[in-house]
Amino acid sequence: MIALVAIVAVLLVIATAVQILKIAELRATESGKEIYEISAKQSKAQALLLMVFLVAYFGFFAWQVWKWGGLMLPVSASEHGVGVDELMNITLWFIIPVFIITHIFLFWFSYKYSFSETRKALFFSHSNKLEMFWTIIPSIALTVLILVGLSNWNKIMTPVASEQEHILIEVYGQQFSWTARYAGKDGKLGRASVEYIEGVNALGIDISDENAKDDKIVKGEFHLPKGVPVQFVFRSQDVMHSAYMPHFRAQMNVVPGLKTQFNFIPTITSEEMKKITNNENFEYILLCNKICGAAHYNMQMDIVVESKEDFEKWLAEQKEFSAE
Ligand SMILES: [Cu+2]
Repeated sequence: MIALVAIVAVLLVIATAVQILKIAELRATESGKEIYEISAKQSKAQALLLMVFLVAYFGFFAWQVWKWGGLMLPVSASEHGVGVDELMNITLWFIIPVFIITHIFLFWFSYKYSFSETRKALFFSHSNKLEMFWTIIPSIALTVLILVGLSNWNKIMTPVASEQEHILIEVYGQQFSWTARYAGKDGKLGRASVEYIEGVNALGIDISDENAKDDKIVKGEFHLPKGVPVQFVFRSQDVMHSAYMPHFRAQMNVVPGLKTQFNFIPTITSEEMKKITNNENFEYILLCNKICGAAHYNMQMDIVVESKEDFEKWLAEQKEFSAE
């Protein structure tokens, strides 16, 4: 199949080159004239080539979907992610038919209305009907998409209310690693700022702040409890990073000098996801999704989602900041 597509592509390139050469030839012989006429026969040949291209183009599109479709993300592992996927699907249901229909028209019309000696082109300078048609329909489609998107956005971006049970985690980005800091028993993260960065205190935590004493700092991987809202706060030490947790449909810029936030409720444990994806080695990941320097690709951290009990056991084993 790949070979076939490659052959078709090469043939099309050759055919295009031949046509371009012909045009160049015409230019050379007809120099001085303003209009370069091509014969009806040549015009028909080009129109036919456009039709061939249309078929090859859709064939290539279908092949891509078939070949790479399996690389799509598995079901969303967070509550709000279901809404994000829905939005994505609605968008695709809009744009794929439009993509197919408009391209059929584009190439079919080039074929149907290729040069003919017996036909005269119709000229009109303006049509209110047409203007209305291509203004109103896209406006309606975009309004629907934006309204669904906005309602999802508002749900996602509202921070977890402080009185509601939740886990508070700070995700700290630096060139080129992530660090997670849990708020500890008091549910509060200790103050942190660049001016406190010193030696091993890479996160710049204010050691005189009482709230910081029970904070827990973890590297390499961090854990999340299933079914409990997780409030993330993001900070960066140096440049802009982007915390991307694809399986939870979560992404947020991590900006130096500015705290950003995101929250979600994990709904599927790592073990459950291994079964869903039929992949023994499946791991949730946190990635940097902003090219932030030479070792950007190295900025990743595993995420383990487990039951609330297992999570609490794991968290209890992590050292408190004051013990370090
Ligand atoms: Cu980065």
